[in-house]
Amino acid sequence: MPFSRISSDLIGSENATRLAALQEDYEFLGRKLARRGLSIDRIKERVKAFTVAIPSWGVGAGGTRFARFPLAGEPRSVWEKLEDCSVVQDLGRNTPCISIHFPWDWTDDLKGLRQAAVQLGLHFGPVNSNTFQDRPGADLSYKYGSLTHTDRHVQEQAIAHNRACIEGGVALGSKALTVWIGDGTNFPGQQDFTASFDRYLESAEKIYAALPGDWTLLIEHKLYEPAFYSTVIQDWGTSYIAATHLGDRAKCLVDLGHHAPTVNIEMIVARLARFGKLGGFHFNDSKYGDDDLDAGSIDPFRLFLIFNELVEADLRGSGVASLEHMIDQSHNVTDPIESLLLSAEAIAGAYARALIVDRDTLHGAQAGNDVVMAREQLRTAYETPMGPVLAMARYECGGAIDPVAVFRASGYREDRARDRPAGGGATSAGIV
Ligand code: AFD
Ligand code: MN
Ligand code: MN
Repeated sequence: MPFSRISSDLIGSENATRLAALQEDYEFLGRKLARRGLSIDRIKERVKAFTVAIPSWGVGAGGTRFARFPLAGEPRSVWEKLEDCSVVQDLGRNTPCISIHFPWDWTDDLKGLRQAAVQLGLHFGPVNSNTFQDRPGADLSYKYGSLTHTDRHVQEQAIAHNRACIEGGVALGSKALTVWIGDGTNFPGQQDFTASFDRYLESAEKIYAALPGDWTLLIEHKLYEPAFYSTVIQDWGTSYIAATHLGDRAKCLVDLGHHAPTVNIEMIVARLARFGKLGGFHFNDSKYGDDDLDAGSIDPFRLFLIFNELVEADLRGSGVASLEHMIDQSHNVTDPIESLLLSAEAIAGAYARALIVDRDTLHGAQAGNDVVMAREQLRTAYETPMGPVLAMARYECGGAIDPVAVFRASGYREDRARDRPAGGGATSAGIV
């Protein structure tokens, strides 16, 4: 059976069985919020306006350093990735944007790809470059680094790839380039910390110079891995230095998994937002390292605290409304479409909870050092079940009240398992 979108009839009939209960829950929650002086409808409208991009690699099966287990029916090309992304969007209605990855998603027909996306109600967000792997047949290797390589020719090859990503992104209608490099060292003494960062700045300047005027360069930091002793862009401080060095259109991207386990990420968010250098997120969750688990699955409170800082920053006029919100996950043991649906819901839910924090009481308590009252404001908002707001927003936008249930009822994965025979594999390395 060739690809066809989840039928609106199926969504409609599945919704019909759940609508009465949703209306009841929504009204109940509405009364509860009204007692706190909040309009549930206004919160719902803000939730409707919130979107998060799907990484093209997220619809394929991921992997670990040890193995990659293929998924029946996984997409074999960027065209099939678009199909899966459209399923997520049709059911969840808050993921109309795809963050693409070159060279994994390269096609000579970018114009056609853009048209195909438009037909599916999708568009392209930030483009991700990849200089952490060698391309088959490439002249030079990134084994010892890319943008920071000691050999100028390797550096130039990596810069040229980023320029090609910008060109490809222009053809797709993207407005940002996300650069994450794996450059670093495994042993003390292997490289000169200062010289390698200087080489990074030199390379990044050339990439920045190639950016169209309305584009943003997003610099993604990561503590370690694949380099295990030192990483060139290892933390938000280094990312901030680089972004500041480059100019106004260079910003920092915070991938939640790219920090040591106890790092206070919400505070990093506050700092970057305050100085106009927060550019966006890669949402995921983790317990130990860059686990790339589903957003909100391990530490949903942290996700809420991050959105709490974003709402605070918005009130200060930091312009965080224009942030690039993206998911960056590796789905090894779940159906990627189900994980993405639930992750997008968890992210929007964290935002919805942050919106209902009683800011006046919180700020008053902070000013008066009323510690208990201050933390109670956050706890009260966090413990308010916002599911009915999210479901009603989805329903009113034409999506599914229960997206995972409709996805399972549609038989989409079984159909794809038939028409996308195993063995083709995903176009990514799998280990993302
Ligand atoms: C790797 C990195 C990083 C990046 C992604 C896509 O850890 O998260 O965003 O590849 O390039 O997972
Ligand atoms: Mn990332
Ligand atoms: Mn990562």
